[in-house]
Amino acid sequence: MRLLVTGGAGFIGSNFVHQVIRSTDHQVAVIDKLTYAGNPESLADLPSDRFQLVEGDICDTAVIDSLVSQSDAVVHFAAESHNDNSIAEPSPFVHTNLVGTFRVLEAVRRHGKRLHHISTDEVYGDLELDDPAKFTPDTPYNPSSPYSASKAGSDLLVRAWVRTYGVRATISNCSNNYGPRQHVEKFIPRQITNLLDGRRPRLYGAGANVRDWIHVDDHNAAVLAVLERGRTGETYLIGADGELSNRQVVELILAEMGHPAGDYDLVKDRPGHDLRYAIDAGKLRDELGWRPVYRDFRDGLRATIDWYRNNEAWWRPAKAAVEAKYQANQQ
Ligand code: NAD
Ligand code: TDX
Repeated sequence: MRLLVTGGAGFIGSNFVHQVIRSTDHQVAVIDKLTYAGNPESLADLPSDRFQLVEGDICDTAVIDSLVSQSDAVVHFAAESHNDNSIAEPSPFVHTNLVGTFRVLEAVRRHGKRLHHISTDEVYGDLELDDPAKFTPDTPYNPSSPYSASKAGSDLLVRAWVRTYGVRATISNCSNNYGPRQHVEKFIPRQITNLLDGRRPRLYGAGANVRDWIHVDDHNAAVLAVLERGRTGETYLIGADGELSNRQVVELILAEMGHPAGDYDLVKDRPGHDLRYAIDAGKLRDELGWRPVYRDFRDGLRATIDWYRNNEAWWRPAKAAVEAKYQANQQ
């Protein structure tokens, strides 16, 4: 199969490409705009007879149309992905996440190609901290931030193209990913690289917000399962029962890196900060037989810390600018 992967130079997309090259015999073409979040180094050392990187914008009709026409299926990761950025400047989120997804949909419609659309659990809004409920495919959409609203809109475009035009698409909504090659603006890499730089971790608000962590390789194995065996028009929720408060995560990072438990700062909270996310992945498990490999968050976290220790050349160029931006915002 010839796969077109949008946003393949980003965190999850690049790990997906590595997994596909490792575990299948598919050909892979990546289209990536190489924004601040895209790093071609994440795709270094891939075999040139099976892999190709095209620098381009998914909003560019001619480019996306030509690449889609040459592929059998499209896995659509490309997005503006950081909530804090969306609060500071929502415009690129509306453009890439909504207009970009529209262009991808039109291209797969024109050429009759299979599409898998990557989305987030944030489209469902948030849950109370003491609520035993989890998100299911039937939970109503209720996004909070410009980022999650733009992702919710992109999901609804995909659903409409399935129903109205018969586009062969599936959607997955995953919880918070962690692992190698994640940008240092995101929570876990920010805290690890702060400690490597002799700075203290920063927790928004009281650090009580809960996220449902999944290793990026487990997310991507589920994406492959949906791509290969998922039913057209269906939505699959991806999660690995990894609920932890942000404070718990920071305490685990501190312990793994040999620092005292209270060695962090509480900083200004994110406006509209979602309290808790939690995924019920029953449909994915029951229908497709998917199971996470990383069952112990501590093991995955340790491997992730090692990756940042051993790959400073990858993250160093982005670190100072990210911290300057956070500092200007008292975060
Ligand atoms: P990321 O920011 O690390 O990567 C996004 C990639 O898309 C970058 O390489 C960037 O250059 C590229 N891109 C941005 N705009 C583009 C455009 N107009 N044209 C082409 N390429 C463009 O993001 P990520 O964390 O890897 O997330 C990937 C996808 O997974 C997103 O759709 C996101 O909503 C979704 N998701 C992320 C998480 C998470 O925890 N990170 C969880 C669930 C879902
Ligand atoms: O320095 C920080 N301190 C802090 O307490 C940062 C950067 C974040 N946080 C908090 C905010 C969140 O409660 O940590 C939690 C995780 O923050 P992010 O890494 O920004 O992730 P989140 O906002 O939860 O969104 C992520 O998961 C869903 C991804 O960035 C999205 O792309 C995905 O859709």
